[in-house]
Amino acid sequence: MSLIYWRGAAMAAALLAWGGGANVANAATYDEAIHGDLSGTAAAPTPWVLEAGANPLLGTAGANALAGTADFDLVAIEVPAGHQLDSITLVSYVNPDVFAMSFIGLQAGSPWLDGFGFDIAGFSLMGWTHIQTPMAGVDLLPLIQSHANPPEFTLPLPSGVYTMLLEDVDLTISYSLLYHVSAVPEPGSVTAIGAVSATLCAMRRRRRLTTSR
Ligand SMILES: [Ca+2]
Repeated sequence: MSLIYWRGAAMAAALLAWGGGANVANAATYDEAIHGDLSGTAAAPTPWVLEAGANPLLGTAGANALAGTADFDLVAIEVPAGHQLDSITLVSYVNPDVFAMSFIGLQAGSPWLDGFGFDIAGFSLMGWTHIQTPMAGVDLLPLIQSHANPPEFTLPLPSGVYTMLLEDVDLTISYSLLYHVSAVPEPGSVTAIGAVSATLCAMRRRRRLTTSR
């Protein structure tokens, strides 16, 4: 599959994964083909401010010492104040070796405090996961959480800056991720929804009682 074809297909899949309709508009998009290669410098991950909605990230990464290639992708995502990161969907992942897997690490804040490649100590990470070919459509946040350093973080992720490393130590991979951001529900609106729901339940109960007599 050519890279151009893959990008078009990945973007279409990202849109379908989010909503599927013609009215779907992306929130913030970061596409390495348009916005440039993500930073591979620990001191300066590429900043990316997310917006409410589905934010697509498309890129390629991969390092191979024998081939002399080194493309580590570091993105410092910012979840705006009053918002939360609900999920990170792996829309597509292409590895020339379909049985191989790549690494994703997540850390609070920026700059990146850990290493690259085989030199990842892991102590600074919130958590990590591997990604592989059959995982398209999977939410990565619970997987990252399942490899969390204590204290285990809770989901959804609150507003703030998080740095993510995407890497492969053998081959060049292509990936497409979708970051789902929503406004944090107002406590008042939750209470109001709860009150309406309780009223509806009570009405249904009364109706059942009336009809059963
Ligand atoms: Ca890259």
